[in-house]
Amino acid sequence: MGRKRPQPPLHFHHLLLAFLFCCSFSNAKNEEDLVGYGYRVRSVSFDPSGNSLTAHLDLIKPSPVFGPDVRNLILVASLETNDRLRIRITDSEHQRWEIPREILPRYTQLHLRVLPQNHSISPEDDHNSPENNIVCDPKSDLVFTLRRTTPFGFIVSRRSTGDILFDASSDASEAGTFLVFKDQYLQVSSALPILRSSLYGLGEHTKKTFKLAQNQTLTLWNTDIHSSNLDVNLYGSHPFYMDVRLTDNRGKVPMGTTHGVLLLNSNGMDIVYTGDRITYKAIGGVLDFYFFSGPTPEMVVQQYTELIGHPAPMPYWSFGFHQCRYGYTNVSDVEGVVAGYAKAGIPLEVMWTDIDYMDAYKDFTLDPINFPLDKIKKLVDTLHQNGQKYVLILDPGISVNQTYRTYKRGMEADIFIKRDGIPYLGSVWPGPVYFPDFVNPATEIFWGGEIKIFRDSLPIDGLWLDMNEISNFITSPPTPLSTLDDPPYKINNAGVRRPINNRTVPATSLHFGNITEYNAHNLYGILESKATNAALTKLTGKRPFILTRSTFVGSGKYAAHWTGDNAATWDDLAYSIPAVLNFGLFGIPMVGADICGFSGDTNEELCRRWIQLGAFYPFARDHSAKFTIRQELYVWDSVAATAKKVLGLRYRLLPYFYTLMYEAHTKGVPIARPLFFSFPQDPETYGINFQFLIGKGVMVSPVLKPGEVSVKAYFPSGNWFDLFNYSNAVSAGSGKYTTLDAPPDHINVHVREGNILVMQGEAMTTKAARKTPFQLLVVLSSSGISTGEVFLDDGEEVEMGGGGKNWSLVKFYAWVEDKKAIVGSEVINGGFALSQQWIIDRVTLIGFTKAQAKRFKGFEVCTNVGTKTLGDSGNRKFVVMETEKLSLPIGKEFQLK
Ligand code: MIG
Repeated sequence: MGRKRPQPPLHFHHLLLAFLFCCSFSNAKNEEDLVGYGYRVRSVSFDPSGNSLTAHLDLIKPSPVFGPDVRNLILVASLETNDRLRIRITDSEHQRWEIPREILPRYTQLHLRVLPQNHSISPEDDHNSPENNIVCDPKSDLVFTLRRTTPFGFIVSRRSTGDILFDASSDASEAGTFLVFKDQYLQVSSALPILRSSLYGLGEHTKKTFKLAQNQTLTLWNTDIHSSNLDVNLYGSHPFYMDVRLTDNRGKVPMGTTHGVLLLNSNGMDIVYTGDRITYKAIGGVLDFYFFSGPTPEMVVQQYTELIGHPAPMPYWSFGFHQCRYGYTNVSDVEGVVAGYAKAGIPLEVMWTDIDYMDAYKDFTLDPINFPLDKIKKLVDTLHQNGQKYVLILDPGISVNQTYRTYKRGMEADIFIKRDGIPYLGSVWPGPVYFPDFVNPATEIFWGGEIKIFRDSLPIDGLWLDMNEISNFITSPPTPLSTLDDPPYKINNAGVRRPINNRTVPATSLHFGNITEYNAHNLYGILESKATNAALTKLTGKRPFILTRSTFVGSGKYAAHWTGDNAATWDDLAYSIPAVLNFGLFGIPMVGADICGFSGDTNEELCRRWIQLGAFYPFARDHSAKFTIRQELYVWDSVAATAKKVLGLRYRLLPYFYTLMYEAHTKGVPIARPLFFSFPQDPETYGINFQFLIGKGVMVSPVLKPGEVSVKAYFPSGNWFDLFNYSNAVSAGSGKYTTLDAPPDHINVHVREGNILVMQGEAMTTKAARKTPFQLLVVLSSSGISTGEVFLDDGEEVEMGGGGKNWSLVKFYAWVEDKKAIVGSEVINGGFALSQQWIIDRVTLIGFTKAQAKRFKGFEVCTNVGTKTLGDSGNRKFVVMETEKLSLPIGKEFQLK
């Protein structure tokens, strides 16, 4: 960075847009009154390491709205690692609510270099002037600048390019741009380069687009609202965004340079995004910002999940196909579904049962008439014998009922959320309920105990956590005059500024340690997931599978997620793609939407298109609401036929999906990814909402409209090959739109040159598929080496890739030389794979040009192996070749020439 202090670009249209926009919100009148306030810097000191700065801030003058201001603040800006900058602002005199580290550990790898002790000021001393104080480090691309203006402001910029990432410089004349810090209203705002920045994230909401549209308010307050509702706060809260930047006009910023921003705050908030500005309005907690320097999208999620925790590994079986429904009437109904799948020859891995199995909707009980223990036990045993699994739902509310043992044990353990000194009485499916307080460490013991008692009689394989926002069928009256139950700033709850207590546990309720529901509300889902994960791990000694509806920052460490109550409509089919992609950014890669649609009646065509897409969700489950028509995949012949085809491909790709799970678990990168993850330098990918990648090189381009038999798809640069017919290729040059045939039984799935996919055979269960020989699909690159890898373990040991070394990792490479092609492997911990006697029996090469193919005589490995040419591609440019049957142990390094 030069000597000049970074100047925020200030354009006329910024002011105009902000003005027009502010006026359109109902709290806006109050915000205009805030002009001329803010804080000024009293003093600044540097940490001896030079990596952090502490500033004391004084209020300029109190403002009249949203309660009294905090007069003295402390701001600490610190480079926590080479790629993470934290800026924390709070009351300098009084402790405020912050998410406790016991609830959400912040994983810190202290790998930033330590400066010599005598270094008492930021390394680039000349950057510190009476106007600016700077924290920077030669090892980090993030630079923090404190602007000692009146009111004060701060800027985060990039050292390498000078690009301003977050610009909270205050402009006394512009409403809403400067810091406001009150007990129940925190506001901070950053200018954004409207023409260069694309934002993603900030959920959970159902959105028409993946890239966030300008001029919207994103509200975060966990609530049970059907996800078929657009743009309103839903079940989870993730105050994290990714900002992908176009190159600047000086060409200094490389195209697609990406950073991430987290506001670690669990309170309710509105985030106003206008395009040229992002403004946070939180109703409590502290301002705790984390900036992740990227500079690629992949690196941003790696850096983000390094802080919040890497995604939990999911068992191998969970990548199979799941069938659920709300409203299965009894055990034989469920058995009929299992039989229906078997008869139709459609793979079914996991059978689910909704609240219907319970006795009067009480957790850990069975309906004695429709789901009696002996019958359901027989069902589970049969499923297990067939290599299938069984998952049941749990709701958090515990029925208040003296004859119910779970309730009695809960009362004895004294673990329920309280209000006015007694357990808070809500109402859900069983009627009156108390809610376990998962903040209380004793609750984990209680909950684990209940799961154990239940599981001892019925060996279920996973748990589904619903209603944990917390959903409550009643809204209790607010405590009179309480600013918790009725805070001065009304977040845009449900899109209509509904009271925050609406149909949940009231904000004045208390958790363990006197933590208010007001502060901990958004954490209920993650805490319940954590307790359930711990319980199942302990009970089974295996990797647990937990599906949760409510999530928060870090939930991916414990559970998978589904997108909640969508509707059986074409719109919701389409919107499932941005939703799934978002959870990848949030560190919850195991995610899917209810296939064929939850509420309302689906239909044959919609269900057919939905399984075509859903077969490629990381988590693939068909689920529907009570009283809707049945939608199991065998119900319609055309759906059954397409399901066999697409699930066939999914099951062949299981080793690929599972290896992506390993990558997600070890690095944090999503399984389903937006196109710009692999092609950040191609700005056309930034606006693609309805195609996505699985891993780095498999692209799904679904049909999302009724009656359509073609799809207009974008292909980033390179040669792409149809995974259902390798002879069909799309040569995209530097990127292009193409109209693809998509007849009723077909979805377009392409693999890009440069990838090696490790596949296995089709089967009815993942267990059976795992026993089939491996096959390599080598997609030769026109310009270099093709790569791919496979992670192998038993699919359910608690750790994935742990110290026990009961796993293997095999990396494959391939390239074409003058007269030969070379395919080979490198093996880490080959012992496990060898012990399983897994072999590769076929290598298929696609992407040979005709000229290359002519010179090609056959394969050579220890012994000669012949090849056959399978055919030309549609445009007659490429040739597909396949080896004859091989028998290469996958656990042993090899090279084919
Ligand atoms: O009040 O358990 O999102 O998947 O089928 C509705 C019944 C409760 C909501 C879940 C849905 C589930 C349903 N549940």
